[in-house]
Amino acid sequence: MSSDPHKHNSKFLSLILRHQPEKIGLQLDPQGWASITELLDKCAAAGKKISREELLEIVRTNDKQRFALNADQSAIRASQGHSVEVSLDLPAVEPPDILYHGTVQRFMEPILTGGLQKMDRMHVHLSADLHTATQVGSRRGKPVILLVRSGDMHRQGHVFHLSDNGVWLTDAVPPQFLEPFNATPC
Ligand code: HQG
Repeated sequence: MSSDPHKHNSKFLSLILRHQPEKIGLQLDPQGWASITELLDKCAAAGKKISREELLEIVRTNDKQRFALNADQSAIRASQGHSVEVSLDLPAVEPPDILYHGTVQRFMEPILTGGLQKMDRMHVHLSADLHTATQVGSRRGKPVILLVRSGDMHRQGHVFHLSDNGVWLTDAVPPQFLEPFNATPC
């Protein structure tokens, strides 16, 4: 099994850039960007020393490409997954006909009744492929997969965005667009 030497710092950066910038006294701009210099200074002041080189290495090698840099590499943001309010300013795009959502059995009944809700995040997160959906569900236990009729949703006016790292985002998926997907997860 390969281990990521940057995993610890990468998780810390996810925490700061998605959920708790205030933990190190940082403020994200409305689109979720942070100045790299300020971020690293504030990380160091909070006892978490990360060099600019390591930060760039984390951005480059992160397994899900969770972070994006601006054009002149002076700022960084998480590409998706925020719980703090940010406006990612992604264009609305037409989704594929079908998307998938990986979850666990204990959430199936509330989801099939009340639809997929964004819960603590800014969006509902959907995957274009079964493999990714299976991995997302596996974070919480034995994965179960929902099929999302995203093409129908789009035709009925629901708005979709595609994050820089390939995650499909929408506000909510009403139950009529959902069905359990019973093929063996891959
Ligand atoms: C569930 C990771 C009850 C939903 C992943 C999920 C993803 C409901 C949980 C990204 C519900 C929310 C997001 C309802 C939804 N009733 N439960 N009505 N609606 N749920 O973590 O999609 O590795 O906020 O099924 O790869 O699991 O962090 O969402 O189980 O892309 O980059 O409520 O996070 O990316 O959990 O994961 P989450 P998610 P990272």
